[in-house]
Amino acid sequence: MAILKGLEERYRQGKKSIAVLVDPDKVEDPSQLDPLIRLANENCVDFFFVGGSLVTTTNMGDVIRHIKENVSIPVVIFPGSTLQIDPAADAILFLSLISGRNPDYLIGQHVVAAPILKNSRLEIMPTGYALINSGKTTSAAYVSNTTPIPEDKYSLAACTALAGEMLGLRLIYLDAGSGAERAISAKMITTVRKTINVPLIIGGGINTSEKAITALEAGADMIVIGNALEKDPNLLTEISDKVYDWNQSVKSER
Ligand code: 1GP
Repeated sequence: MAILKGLEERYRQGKKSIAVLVDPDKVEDPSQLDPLIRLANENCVDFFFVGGSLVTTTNMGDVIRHIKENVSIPVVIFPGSTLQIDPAADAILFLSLISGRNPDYLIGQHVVAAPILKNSRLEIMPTGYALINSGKTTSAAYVSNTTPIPEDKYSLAACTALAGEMLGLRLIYLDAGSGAERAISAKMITTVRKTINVPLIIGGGINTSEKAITALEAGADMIVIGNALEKDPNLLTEISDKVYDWNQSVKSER
C-alpha cells in the first residue's frame, strides 16, 4: 500500500501531486515517449497514469515497461476495462464508476479483475470515479454507457463523492473526460473537497497552467494531465513549477 499511503500522507500535509496520463493508443513506438519521460523526471512528476476508455492496440505492456526502464516514477494503470491489467505497472486505480448506474462498472468488471489482481504484485487503489459533464459526450461516458453528473449539480457531485468515501473508497477522482473543452469548475472542486476526507484527483481538459492552478487552489490534491502535453510538453514544466511552489509554501507554514 506504499503508493496509496504516500498519497494519503501528502493529502494530510496539504501537498499536491501531478500525474501525467499516457494513452497507449496514441503511442506507436514507446521510444517516442522519451522526451516526455525526461521532462517528467526533471520536473518531479509524481505518477504516470497509463490507460484509456478504449485501448485498441496491444502495446500497453510495452509502454509501461518502457517508462519503468527509464524512470523511477510509479506507473499506475488507469483502466478502461479489465483488458487493461498489466503486471508490469506498480499499481492500479480500482475504479468504481460512481457517477453512473451501470452495474458492470460498479462491480461487474471488478469481480473478473479481482483474482487476476490478487495474483499480481499490483497495488490496489480503490477509487470512486465520477464523470462530470463537460459539454460533449466523452469516450468514457459512451463506452461505460453512463450519464455524467451535470457540471452545475455541485451537491449531487458532493453526495456522490461522500457516498464513495462511505463505501470505503480511498480516493475520489472527478473527470471531465480526456480533452474536455471545459475543465471541472473551481466551485465543483471546492464543494466536493469540503465534503470528503480523502484525496481528490481532478482531470480532464487541464490544458493551461492557469487551469491547473485553479484546480489546485480549489482543492484538488492531484491533477491529471494528458492531452495538453501531447501538444505542448513544456506545459509540464510550467505546471510543476507551480506545484513545487505550492508544496514549498506548505512546508514553510509548518
Ligand atoms: C482523462 O483526466 C484525464 O481521463 C486527463 O484528461 O487528457 O484532457 O488531460 P486530459
